[in-house]
Amino acid sequence: MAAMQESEAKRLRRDSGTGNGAAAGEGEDPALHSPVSGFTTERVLRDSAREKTLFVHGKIDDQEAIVILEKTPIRQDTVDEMLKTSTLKLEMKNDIYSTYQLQAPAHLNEIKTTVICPATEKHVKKYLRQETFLIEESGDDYTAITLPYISSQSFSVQWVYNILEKKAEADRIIFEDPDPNIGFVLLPDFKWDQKQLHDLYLIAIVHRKDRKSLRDLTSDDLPLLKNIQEKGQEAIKKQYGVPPSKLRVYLHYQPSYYHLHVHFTSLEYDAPGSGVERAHLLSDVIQNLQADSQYYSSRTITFPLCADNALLLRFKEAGKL
Ligand code: M7G
Repeated sequence: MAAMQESEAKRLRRDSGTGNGAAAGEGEDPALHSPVSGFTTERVLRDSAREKTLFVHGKIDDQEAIVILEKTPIRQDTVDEMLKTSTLKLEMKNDIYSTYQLQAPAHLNEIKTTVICPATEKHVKKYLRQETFLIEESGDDYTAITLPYISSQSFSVQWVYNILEKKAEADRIIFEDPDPNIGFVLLPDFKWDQKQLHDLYLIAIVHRKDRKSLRDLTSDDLPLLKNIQEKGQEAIKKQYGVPPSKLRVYLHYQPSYYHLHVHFTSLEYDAPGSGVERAHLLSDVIQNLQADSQYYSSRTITFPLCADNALLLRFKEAGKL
């Protein structure tokens, strides 16, 4: 996959060409309205030289906002054009070695930008770099501590309903099974710019609204889970040419958004949240539920939480940490 074929690159470009699909601004020329031009920076929440990302908190027109900037990977299919059309400034030369600053033309030098506005305090905490702690949550802890917290404080899932009701991102959907019980919508995660397969990232969002997370699953959900696994993998193979053996398919526990969804990421990509402390492989989930219908409602599940996460405070108050 690293050596992406020219035809695949074209398919990605073609397929991602129209997909800006936000609820507000559908059909708008993005160049006419730049929400970030009025952004005033307050503080950097997180940055990573290795990942080439910067998370900034600030304001847009007096509203709290978070802007995420990410330098995107250099694409194999644009290398020739980049080397031919860029300007080069020599930094140093020594024997057979030389280094330069290359200034690429604007269209080959994009920065993926995500804007969250208005952002809540919870969004700020989500992106702030913080110390993390592992929590061990028993089935009883879930009922007594986590469930009341989720009901009162979790992130809005309006964006999920917008997708399911085709009010946003409708043009980005790559597959849908409309069945109200076992159906789902499969579309690119907003972390993926769809320019290359290396960091392929899609999410399958279930149509039913009564499953918050892994904890709610029983053997009754096996048809739903198997459907997502089979049809999701099939659709990704058909659309992107990526076979199931190259996909990591998993659920997060805890998720950020409590409406059941499944992550599909490229095996080559070290996706954020794909570590053992948060990701549960869908194939393991299916097998565990086949062995024990109450597996996820009863067992202790371990997950990481950031230092000032409100749920972590609740576990502390209950003397569980
Ligand atoms: P999660 O496991 O609930 O939480 O996954 P996480 O964000 O901490 O991983 C939700 C997934 O949905 C993440 O991979 C997000 O990047 C993705 N996502 C979040 N939002 C708000 C959107 C959105 O508006 N559109 C799309 N396509 N993906 C989103």
